[in-house]
Amino acid sequence: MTIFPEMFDAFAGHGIMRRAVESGKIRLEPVNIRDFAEGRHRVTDDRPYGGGSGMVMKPEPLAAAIETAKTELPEAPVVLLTPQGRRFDQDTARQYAACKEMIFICGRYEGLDERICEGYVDDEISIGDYVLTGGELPAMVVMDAVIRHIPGVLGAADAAECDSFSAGRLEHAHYTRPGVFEQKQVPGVLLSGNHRAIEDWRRESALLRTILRRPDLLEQTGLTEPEKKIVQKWCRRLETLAWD
Ligand code: 4FV
Repeated sequence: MTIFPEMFDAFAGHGIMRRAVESGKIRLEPVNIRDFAEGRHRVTDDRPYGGGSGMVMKPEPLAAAIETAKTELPEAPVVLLTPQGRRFDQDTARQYAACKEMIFICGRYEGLDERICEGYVDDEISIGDYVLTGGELPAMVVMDAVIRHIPGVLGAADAAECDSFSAGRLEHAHYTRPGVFEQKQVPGVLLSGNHRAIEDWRRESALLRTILRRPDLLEQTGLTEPEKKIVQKWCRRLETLAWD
């Protein structure tokens, strides 16, 4: 639900999203809220009761648009993209991927009349603590993250499962050809063909990046036994450095 449906053309027309649409794995149908607005000017916004700056999205066009969509998609959760929502993350992306159908409401102006949020919205989602000019980009962010968990959308079956955050870890460093770039070598173990050693290196790379950049993620999950060994190794190294 948006007053700018054409914004989704480019989104649905490229890359993995385009392939998912063309393969019929997903169907994306932008609905123009203005098509449900009354009067010659089909207004979808009005001045806020109580005064103040900005405009508010009118309830009637939104209610009509949502009711019409729900007749076609009765099971679809109605999700409003708003800074007042709960923070979007990989877990929510995985949960949404289990839904057969979803309805996203993209706000504009100062937001929606609260009676729509109370009467028609099942879930309020925020993509971050900042204010955008519209909910269209947040809706695309959510859709993009969700479709990656739909079987068959990504090339390799398990690609989404070994994502960042899937195990509550940042992803390990990635390298590709050439082996030497600007005098920087690709780590030798990655050229070794020794899959066990490569897996160990990637686990250490992911863990160290998570410790250094997002230690908060570790509080949520704690360390696995192999990770504890890695941390103990680094503690010994650091102690040696510290006491030498
Ligand atoms: C937003 C966010 C967001 C607020 C007013 C649209 C804008 C305008 N949505 N996460 N951050 N929305 O800033 O989801 O109506």
